[in-house]
Amino acid sequence: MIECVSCNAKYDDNEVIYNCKECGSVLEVVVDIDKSDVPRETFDCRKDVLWKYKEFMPVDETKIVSLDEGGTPFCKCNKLGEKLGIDLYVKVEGSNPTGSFKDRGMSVGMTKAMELGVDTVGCASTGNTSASLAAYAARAGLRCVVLLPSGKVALGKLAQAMFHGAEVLSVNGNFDEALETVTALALEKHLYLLNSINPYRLEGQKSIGFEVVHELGWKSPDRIVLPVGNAGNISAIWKGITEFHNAGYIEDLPMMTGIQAEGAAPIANSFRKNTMDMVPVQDPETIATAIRIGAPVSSIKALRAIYDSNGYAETVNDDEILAAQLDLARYEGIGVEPASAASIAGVKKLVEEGVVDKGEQVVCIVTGHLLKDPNTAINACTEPIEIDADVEALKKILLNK
Ligand code: AN7
Repeated sequence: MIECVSCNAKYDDNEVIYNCKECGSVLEVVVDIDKSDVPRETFDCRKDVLWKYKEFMPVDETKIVSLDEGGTPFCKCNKLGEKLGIDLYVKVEGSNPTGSFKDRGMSVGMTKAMELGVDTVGCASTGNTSASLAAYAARAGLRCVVLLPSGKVALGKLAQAMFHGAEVLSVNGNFDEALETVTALALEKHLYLLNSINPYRLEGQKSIGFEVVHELGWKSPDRIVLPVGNAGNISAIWKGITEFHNAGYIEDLPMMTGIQAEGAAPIANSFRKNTMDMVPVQDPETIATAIRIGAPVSSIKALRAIYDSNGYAETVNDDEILAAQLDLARYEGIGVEPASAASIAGVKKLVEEGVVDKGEQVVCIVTGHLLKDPNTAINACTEPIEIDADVEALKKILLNK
């Protein structure tokens, strides 16, 4: 069953619907499972991928479209953790098949598309959604149309969308405008929309929450911190953790903490005013192009997650993002794209502000791989030194250091 998160209107699972017909709000798929029906040991000896939690995925198991997404690395980061005075873990979502967390949502969303029997799928994207959709559409054998904000998509993501055979349209406008356009097209039934306004996308992404508490030995961390753009992921992770809590698998809940770029921070602005109202940012701007989003469609779900979990929202500037990206790469060997590093930058700021307590167990979700945005990575480094293939020349340089 699909339910409106605002007025609780109910819709059939097989209705193609993105917003509530009664009130216009966002929808979610209702999943209600108890440990007496599915004991948590069920998941222990299955292959470590998203579908090991298949009981919680409300789609037709015989139609699964998968690239073995999920089961991503969960790395304890002692060096950065000690610097910050916290117990820090990083969930490395860049290790998914196309290099971002979107693959989780796309696997379940594409499975739903197969169930519905659609022939064309589409999305607007700051990059990663389009890369993922293109790959999963190829695997499913469906036509794929993606709308990208012109000139604002990192190179790796653009390469993926094109190479997997999506019809790539470069929109003169930002992500929010592209999403509005493609949503209108979807409402006229020209394509099945696989942005996170589609509640089945979030069903896949909630598995990040499942994996985190499972890996901690059926315990919730004190806090989960992640970058927020269109606000689907924070909503999804909270939904997943709440489902595991309701099932009786875990006793505690984490403080959901969303980090936005200073130039694209409508959710953090709402949090500062302690309101559920979200005022869109008209011209969002940040070097973290993945989260260059001014009007997040899941703002209601995200703000509820933050308030209900006693969580927090904060902003970081581009310099803080780039510094955190470098820290993670140099201290821990984990390469992430700028948007992902917002989580680390955010934790640092929240420790300094006294919001995050010393010794807290914090899990940062780093959402996309370093190679997604090679230009930003290269620009952060000095160029390699050119030498002849000559031992003496090489020694001169190395022994000089
Ligand atoms: C690396 O690809 O919106 O708050 O169109 O690529 O769930 O939107 C990407 C978002 C964080 C924000 N980190 O997640 C898209 C798109 C990375 C991302 C986010 C995105 P949401």
